[in-house]
Amino acid sequence: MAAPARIRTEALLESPLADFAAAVREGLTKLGQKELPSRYLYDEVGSALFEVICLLPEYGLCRAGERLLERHAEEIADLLPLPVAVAELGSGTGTKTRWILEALARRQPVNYFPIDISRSALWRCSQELGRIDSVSIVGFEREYLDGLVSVAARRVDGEHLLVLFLGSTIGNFDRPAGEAFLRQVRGILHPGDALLLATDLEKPVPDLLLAYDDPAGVTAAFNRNLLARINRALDADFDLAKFVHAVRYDDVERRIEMHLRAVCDQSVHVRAASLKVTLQAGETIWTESSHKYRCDEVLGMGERTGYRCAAQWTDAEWPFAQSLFFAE
Ligand code: AVJ
Repeated sequence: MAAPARIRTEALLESPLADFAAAVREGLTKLGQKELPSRYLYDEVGSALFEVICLLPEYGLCRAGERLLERHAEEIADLLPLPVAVAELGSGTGTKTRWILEALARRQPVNYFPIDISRSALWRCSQELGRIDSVSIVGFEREYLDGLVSVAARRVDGEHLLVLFLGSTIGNFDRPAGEAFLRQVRGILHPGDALLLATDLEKPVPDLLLAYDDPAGVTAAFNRNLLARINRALDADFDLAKFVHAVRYDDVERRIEMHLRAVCDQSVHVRAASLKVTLQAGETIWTESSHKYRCDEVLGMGERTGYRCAAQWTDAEWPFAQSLFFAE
C-alpha cells in the first residue's frame, strides 16, 4: 500500500484501554439508566459501519453537510482572515473537509491538523486528503480540547485558526454540555479566529426514526458493535443475540436516543474491568443521543459562548445548518 504523502501523528501518552475500561465500568454501574459513551462506537468496524450509514437513503445527514460545504466552500474561504491554519475536531474520513481545504489552498499554503482519538480515522483522513497540493497534515491522536491546545500552540505569528466541527457531532452532547464545549473551544481561540459548526436541524419525527432505525439494519449493527468491541477489547462476554437496537425521539429534549435493549434477564462479565453486570429483560443501555436544533438556537449558543455569527447556510433537502462563527 502506498504511504500517504504527508502525515505525522503526535504521540499518545495516555492509556486508551484503561480509559475505556473505566468508562465502561462507570456507565454500566450507574443506578437507574445504564449507559455507554457514544464516542466508543467508532472503532474500525464502527467507523466503517458509520460510513455505510452515510450511504443509506434514509440517513441524509452526511450528504446534507457535504452538499453545503461543496456549495459554499469558496464563500467560506472568502470570509476568513488569511493566513489561516485549519484544525478539525474529529477527522472523520475527510470527504467534507476536502472542499474547504481546496478552496483555502487556492489562496495560501494550508497547515491542516485533524484531531481524533482514533488512529485509524486519522490514517484514513490523511490518505484521503494528504495529496492535495499546498496542504500539509499533522494528525493529533488526542481528545478534542487537548489536541486543540497543542494545535493552537503551534500557530505562527499572525496566523489565524479555523476550527472545523463538522458532521453535527455537537449533537451527541446534551445542550448544556454542548454550550460548555463551545465555551471551552473559545477559551483556546484568539479574537478573530473562526469556528465552522455543523448542526442537524429538527425535522419530522418519522423521518428521524427511519434515519436511526433503517430497514437494512445497518444502524442496528453499528449500535450492537459497541458490545462486540467491549467483548474484544475488554475480554467481556456480551451475547449480542440477547440485545436489540431501540430508538426513541424525546420531544422535550428534541433528541434521538439510541439504546440497546436486553431481551431477557442476563449477567455479563467484563473481565478487564473486573466487572459483573446484571440486566433485566427490557432494560436498556443508552448508547447515543443526537440532538436536533433550530437555526436561531444555534446562533444563540454561539452568542452566549463568545462568538458572533458571520453566516449560516442551510440545506433544503435535509434540514441541516453550517454556521460560521468568529471568536470575539
Ligand atoms: C456522527 C454523531 C452525527 O448523531 O447522527 C448515525 C452518529 N448514530 N446514526 C448522528 C449516528 C446513528 C451521528 N453523528
